[in-house]
Amino acid sequence: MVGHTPWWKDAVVYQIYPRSFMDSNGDGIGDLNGITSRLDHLQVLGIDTIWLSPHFDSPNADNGYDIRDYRKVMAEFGTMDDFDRMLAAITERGMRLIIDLVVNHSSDQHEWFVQSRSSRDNPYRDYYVWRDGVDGGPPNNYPAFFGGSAWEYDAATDQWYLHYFAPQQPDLNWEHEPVRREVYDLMRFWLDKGVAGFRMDVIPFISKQPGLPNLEGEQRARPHYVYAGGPRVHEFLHEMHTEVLGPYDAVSVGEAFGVEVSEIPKFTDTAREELSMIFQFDLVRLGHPHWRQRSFTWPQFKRIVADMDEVAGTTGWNTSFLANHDNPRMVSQFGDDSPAWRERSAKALATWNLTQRATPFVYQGDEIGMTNYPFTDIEQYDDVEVKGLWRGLVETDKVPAAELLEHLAHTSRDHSRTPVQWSAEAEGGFTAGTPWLAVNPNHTEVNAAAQMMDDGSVFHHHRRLIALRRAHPALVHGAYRDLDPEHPTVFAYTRTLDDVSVLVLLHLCGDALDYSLPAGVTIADTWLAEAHAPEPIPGAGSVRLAAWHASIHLL
Ligand code: TEU
Ligand code: CA
Repeated sequence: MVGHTPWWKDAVVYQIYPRSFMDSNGDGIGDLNGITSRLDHLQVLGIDTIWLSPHFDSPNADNGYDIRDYRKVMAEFGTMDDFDRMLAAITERGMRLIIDLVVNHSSDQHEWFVQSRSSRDNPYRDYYVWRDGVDGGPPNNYPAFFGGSAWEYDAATDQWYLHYFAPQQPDLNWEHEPVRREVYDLMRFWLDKGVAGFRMDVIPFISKQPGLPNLEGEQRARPHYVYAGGPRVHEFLHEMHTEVLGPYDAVSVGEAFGVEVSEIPKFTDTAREELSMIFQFDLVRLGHPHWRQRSFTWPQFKRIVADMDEVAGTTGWNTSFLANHDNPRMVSQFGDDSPAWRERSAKALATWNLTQRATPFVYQGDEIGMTNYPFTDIEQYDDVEVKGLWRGLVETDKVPAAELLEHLAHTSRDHSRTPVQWSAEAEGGFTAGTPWLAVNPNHTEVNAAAQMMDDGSVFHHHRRLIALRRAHPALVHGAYRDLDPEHPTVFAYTRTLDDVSVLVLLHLCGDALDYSLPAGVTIADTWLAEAHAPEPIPGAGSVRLAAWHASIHLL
């Protein structure tokens, strides 16, 4: 079909982490009815697609990323009726729902695993990856992301099972064809209900390395690149496309942890019929490749953006995002979350996120500029990853506790998991009870209710950006060109479609600057320059950019 572009290229997606979004019944845990009750907020914002982090039955070793029953709703989140009502309400508003497909691993309480571990000749044995130990130890030296070995010994059958994440998250064996059939069936179950597609958890990890050899040298520091490099991943994804995604015309977003920018087209080149888009992690992890915080420069950031666009922007389609439930808050990581610059830097970052040639993902709370939580003590954290780091680094390797805490205060996944701040009321209006994770004390200043009333808020800036993106196809589909890639703080890029050329000007810095526009650039009109319009300096061909300036112009 000539000229046909799939709907998801024009979509703006909002990620909901259900546990922390909105609690409807006072038990301190967000739930599906809570989501249904807040759809107006998303509609006012202009969101058309929701990605819901896992809502399935789970013992919550990793907040739902350990699924016990793929066809049941987590009891804490509600019932299947609640899900159906939520989906109907989403659909009535003309929005779509993407759910989370977590099939690299299941919960150890999933019936398949209960069977699998029961005996070596159980019909479900090969649903998981079992191996004999070597010299009384694990089969190889793979580390798990949440601490220790990626192998767990199971005395019942005197073998070890593989788990890239927690021991309660055994990896499924995709080499075994019945596993793939089960996955395709459960995908159809949810598609038949009317979901639009899937975000796929660590999907490149599904193909294991033949023979599972030890990690050597450099690989030991970056195991995810080995885990993501199995030889059959593209075969499996193409099969999934043929079996399910294609026939249902479903959208797919692969979480491609461990995938280099140069590898993106292998997943998203439309001719290959695998995935619609992936999340690539070079940008979001620039300031914290792992638990340690690290400094970065804007030219480094811009280089990644340009590379991604060049490598994958034409054969397929990219995503843009600056945060999610596994990373710190957007404004704390990339902006300045001090009261002086919090709002302006959040607006500048939102302007970047919503003007890429990519489908933008907005993580819950970032639309109001929520910040990292002031964690000071290990007891305040909930995350299984933090607990694993504590055991491994502090208890085993004797890294000073203060050193780990200093870094976690910037990098922990829990920063993004504190409840959404709906109002200045107790617990930010998230719950009438006691929240499962503390609400950020700054909810009295940073909250949705206040921002809704304030036309100059981060919320309304997001709303205007989304509306602008919808109104101007150049902002979605236009070619990307970075006009000043080496400037240390200014980001000046164009988005060009046919005869429309749009300039985005960002100043990612807490100081003002007189900036000479790149040669040949003449601003014809200003579409958005809220609260801090660039002041033309007469006759100088330059503009005065305020701290954390953000503006969009027609050239
Ligand atoms: O995340 C895997 C991943 O890519 C990492 O960000 C991971 O969370 C960790 O930070 C590695 O250091 C996915 C989910 O998004 C995450 O919430 C789950 O914990 C994980 O898979 C296991 O399902
Ligand atoms: Ca609840």
